Amino acid sequence: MIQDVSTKPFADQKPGTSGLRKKVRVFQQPNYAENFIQAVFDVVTGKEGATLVIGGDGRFLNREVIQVAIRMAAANGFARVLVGQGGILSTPAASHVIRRYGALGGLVLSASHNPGGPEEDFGIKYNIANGGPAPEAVTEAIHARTLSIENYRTFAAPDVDIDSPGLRQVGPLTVEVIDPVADYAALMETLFDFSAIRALFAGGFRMRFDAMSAVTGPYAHEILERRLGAPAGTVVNGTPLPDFGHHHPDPNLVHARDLYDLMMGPDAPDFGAASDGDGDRNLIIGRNQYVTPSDSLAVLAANAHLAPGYARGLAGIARSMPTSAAADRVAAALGVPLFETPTGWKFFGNLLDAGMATICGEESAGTGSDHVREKDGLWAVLLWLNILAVRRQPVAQILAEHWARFGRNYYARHDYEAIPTDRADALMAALRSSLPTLPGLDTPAGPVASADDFAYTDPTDASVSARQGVRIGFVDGSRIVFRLSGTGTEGATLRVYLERYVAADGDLSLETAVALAPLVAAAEALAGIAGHTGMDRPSVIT
Ligand code: G16
Repeated sequence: MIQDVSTKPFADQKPGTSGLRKKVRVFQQPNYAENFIQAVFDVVTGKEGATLVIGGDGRFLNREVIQVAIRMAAANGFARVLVGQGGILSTPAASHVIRRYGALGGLVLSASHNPGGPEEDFGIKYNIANGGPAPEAVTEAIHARTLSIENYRTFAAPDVDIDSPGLRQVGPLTVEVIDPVADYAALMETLFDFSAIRALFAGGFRMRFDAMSAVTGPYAHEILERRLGAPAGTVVNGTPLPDFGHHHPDPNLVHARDLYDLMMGPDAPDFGAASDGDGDRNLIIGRNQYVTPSDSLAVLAANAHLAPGYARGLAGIARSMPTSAAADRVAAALGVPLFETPTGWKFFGNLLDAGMATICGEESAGTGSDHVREKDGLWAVLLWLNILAVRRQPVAQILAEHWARFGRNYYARHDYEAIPTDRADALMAALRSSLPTLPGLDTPAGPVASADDFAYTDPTDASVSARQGVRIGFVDGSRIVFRLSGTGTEGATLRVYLERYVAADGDLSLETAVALAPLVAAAEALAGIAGHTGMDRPSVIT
């Protein structure tokens, strides 16, 4: 029986960089999740008879919200829901399932790399029929709807069994519980040379993949250990846990420290990788060689033709604005366009749909391609493995040869976390108002050449996204970008992105911290970070 339940709007349901992310206890308020889901359903047209995909990264609250969403889908006209067994679907797998089964869209339940558990984070994101995150126009409409909502529709029915595959019925709605791994693994087999990678492992190549007790465990066990023959034990922390084992499932040098230490140690395997809470981010470390996400994008783009799925070449490369310009040089060498978008995977969707870009990447540990409309952690790992299987060189050598050809973009991101929001806003406001006065100013990194606030005009639909980050360029080509994170759930996070380019005939083996020291000093001089935040060093450097 369909029920209309009256409700009141919540003032804080504005989606950020990637959906609505809040503390679990915020989501546990009566009607909180229901309001947001109803706002999504009110904005989305074409629900009658349509298919909806529902899945999440298995974090605390995942199963409860899935049941809520199924009942609401039944009352809002959907004919079919596809849900991953156990409520599990990695974000890239959800994107693929939406596309493969012609779904109208999907609800992806995740707060990505943020921690999980009763005191931690939860999130809901809506993806559209192309498999990608809803574009800004849609998220803005959803937000507007949350502010005026008066009731939500649900179907009075008990919880559905989502733990065994098969078909269930909730009133008029058919619920199909699917294997979360099978379709995704089959897609990977079409893109990469699995027999070459199998031969690599058979020859004694050693790898560690850290699934961080998050969603990629089942995917990595199946693909790396079962299909590619990597020895059992290659995948560690391979069981998804609701609290990620009390860890922060963010594959960076701070939160994947064990992997980093192993890879820098005397018994390092050949290749180390990790993925995040929902499986869309990746960390790549060779023996004694960390690969920054920006460099990883550039190396993958330069070598993608070695994998069967990309042998035809690339139509274009896209990167988010704060990502280093390493990929730009590859695009120039390949003679393909390079697109610079705002932070957020949703901005790549139109370029991928239009066939203008094939590979995309972000400094925030995200790389992906036109095979889905999300970034894809295991995809990046498999492309690296395919390249290693063909080139048969250590990661460090591949990187050294890349820099020797293209030059090196020294790069780091400094994050200042949990700043009181008013202080962070004051810092950005002061910086924005100083922009016209900056060109010509002398700083510890030399004179400022340019200063602006990044605005993006989408080349496919001419939509404009303004105020996407303050960019300061220096006379020697170095760059600092300042922006506030759109994914945090506690106060504000200031991100400071630092980049310095050294040409192929320059010094390519500096310590990153040494190479960037003048830019760190310039960032402080230009933005007064310590004065505004009271923090004399970043919380995290990646
Ligand atoms: C999300 C977005 C990414 C973005 C990242 C960081 O990733 O999908 O496009 O780069 O957040 O965003 P911000 O700098 O605003 O915190 P994820 O992995 O959290 O979904």
